[in-house]
Amino acid sequence: MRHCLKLCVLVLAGIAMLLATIITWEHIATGYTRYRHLNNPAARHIRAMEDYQSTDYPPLPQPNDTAACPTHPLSNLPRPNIIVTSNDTSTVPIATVNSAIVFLVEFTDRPLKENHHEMMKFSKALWKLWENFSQYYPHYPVYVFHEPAFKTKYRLRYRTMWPPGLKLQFHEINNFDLPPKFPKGISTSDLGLNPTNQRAFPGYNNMIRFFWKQIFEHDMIKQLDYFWRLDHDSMLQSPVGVDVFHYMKERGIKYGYRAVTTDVRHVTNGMLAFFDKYRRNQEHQSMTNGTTCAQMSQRNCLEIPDTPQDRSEYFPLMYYNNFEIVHVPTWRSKPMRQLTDAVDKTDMIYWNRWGDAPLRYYSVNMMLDTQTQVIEWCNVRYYHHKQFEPMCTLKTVSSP
Ligand SMILES: Nc1nc2c(ncn2[C@@H]2O[C@H](COP(=O)(O)OP(=O)(O)O)[C@@H](O)[C@H]2O)c(=O)[nH]1
Ligand SMILES: [Mg+2]
Repeated sequence: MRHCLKLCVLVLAGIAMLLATIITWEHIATGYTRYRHLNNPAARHIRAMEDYQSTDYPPLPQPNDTAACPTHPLSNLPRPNIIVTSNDTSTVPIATVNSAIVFLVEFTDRPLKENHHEMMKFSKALWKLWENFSQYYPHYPVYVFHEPAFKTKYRLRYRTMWPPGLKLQFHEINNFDLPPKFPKGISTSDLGLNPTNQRAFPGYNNMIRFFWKQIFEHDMIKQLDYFWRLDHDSMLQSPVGVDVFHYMKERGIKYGYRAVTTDVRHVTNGMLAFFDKYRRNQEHQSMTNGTTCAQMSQRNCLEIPDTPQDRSEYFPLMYYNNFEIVHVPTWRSKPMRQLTDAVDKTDMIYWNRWGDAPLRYYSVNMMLDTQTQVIEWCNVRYYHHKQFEPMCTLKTVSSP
């Protein structure tokens, strides 16, 4: 009996020890994971961005009377019609607008089958572009930017599948690479990149940086008035009905987009803090002479939550810029470059996968008067990952 009792005590003690070991081990493992999560290069960069209190900066100028605010970009309300004249819709160029339609294609050093899959979407996008815009305005060239892997033999082969009337030009990009100061040769998990960022690093990040900064330095773009960016998977689904470049130039419009949506938080860490800090610096000027970024963003009723807690719970907005029309001289101007370079210097496009879409939204809303210098091309039926139905129509009036 006594032996039995002893045995029971021993077994119970053994179980208790085993349980204690398992619990301790779990604690150590969780602690280590937590330590790794907080102490890696990406996490340190994010913390540095988020380490910001708006109260340390001068207050913003008084916001607009909300009645004067533009319609909230996420609103489902119908938009006012776009009024065009017969000059705007003329297929014969009235005044030559030095513009181009641009694509970047993902034909890279990977199995041909994967490239081909994307190229088939691109073929469809080009036919949709022809059908709904370029057949009416064929004088605008279409620039296809690509990496060296898209060799002449592939270019020739695919060209035969595309609309013969398109004025296509191929332009190779050779500087599609990590920024100079970004650490090289370290695995994405040791860098601490989030899973979304790891998935297509660094190709996707290079693409973002290309559209955020490098495109404006490209020889073929530098001398343009406007470019219209579309993605290889951007499908125009209804006639655009107007020479968008002519329309925008005539009215002094600097940026055109099709839709606004929201981005996810884990690839925008610290972005709102960055922009709030940027606009509170009184030296930062918008594109309107004598108007600071702070004043312009208030005029546009730009929302940036005040506290770190509120910012962390907010979904940043983005121009869905797989369709965007950009006024090149505006983006090459000093105030805009200052902002572009400030973002670029953070390397957050790589550390957190900040996207050019939300970056475009916050920069445009601090630099341009969205009610007079920005247009929503709400008349176009458009498909990119999801369907965007028209929210307005084009109304033609006779030319003055
Ligand atoms: N050359 C090149 N182009 C890329 C790369 N990643 C994306 N792109 C292009 O950049 C544009 C945006 O990429 P996409 O995959 O459509 O991203 P999404 O619209 O965010 O889903 C598309 O036109 C792609 O073809 C890349 O690694 N290399
Ligand atoms: Mg796309």
